[in-house]
Amino acid sequence: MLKLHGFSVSNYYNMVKLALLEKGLPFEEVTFYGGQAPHALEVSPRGKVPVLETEHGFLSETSVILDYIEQTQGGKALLPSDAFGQAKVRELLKEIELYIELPARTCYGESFFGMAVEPLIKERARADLLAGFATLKRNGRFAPYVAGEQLTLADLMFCFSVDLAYAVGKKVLGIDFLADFPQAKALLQLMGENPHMARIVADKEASMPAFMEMIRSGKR
Ligand SMILES: N[C@@H](CCC(=O)N[C@@H](CS)C(=O)NCC(=O)O)C(=O)O
Repeated sequence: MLKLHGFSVSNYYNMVKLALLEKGLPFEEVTFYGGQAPHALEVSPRGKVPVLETEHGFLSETSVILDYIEQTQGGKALLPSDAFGQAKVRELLKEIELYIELPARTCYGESFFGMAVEPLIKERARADLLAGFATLKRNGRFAPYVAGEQLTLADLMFCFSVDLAYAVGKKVLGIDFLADFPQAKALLQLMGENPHMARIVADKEASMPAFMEMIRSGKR
């Protein structure tokens, strides 16, 4: 059986978890916080979460894991059947990851964990996020899903990145990134109503105290 290593507070972990749930695949969850300790680096070469344990070994990097699951497992397809359509989904996923999730991440400390972020980093995040949201607005189809009528891998990256970037905008940068982006707001709401989301949110809330304690103590 596939094993998903990580923790329920992680947005990347939850992207893979939602894919597995959407596909109706059996999987086991293994708590793993990543980090630079030798035992963690044996599982995840960069110490990152999530990791998928397969019958062949461990796999890191969320977009790679999502593609692997898509190619090897049954259940509901989260990619269109044609090559161009698949490439468009991956293009949108990468744009959200690189130009929205990663710049927003530089401010997660201040937004969610009470740690001050340097003004220069915030300035950079503001510029990058404005460009990132403009890119998504230009390229996303929102019909109603990011790439069109079908729920795809791009929506997994979308719903677990845009919600956090929106919070960073509001809490840290004083910007409402969705003020003139009603299509994205509507999709966030739709994804929030996904039947599997209740479990993901409940698991996140349940694992938050242990995660905060882990951060506080500096332990992994
Ligand atoms: N590029 C990675 C990023 C994953 C990532 O940043 N995960 C965070 C948790 S949301 C993590 O592992 N943080 C622990 C660390 O960086 O030590 C992926 O796509 O999976």
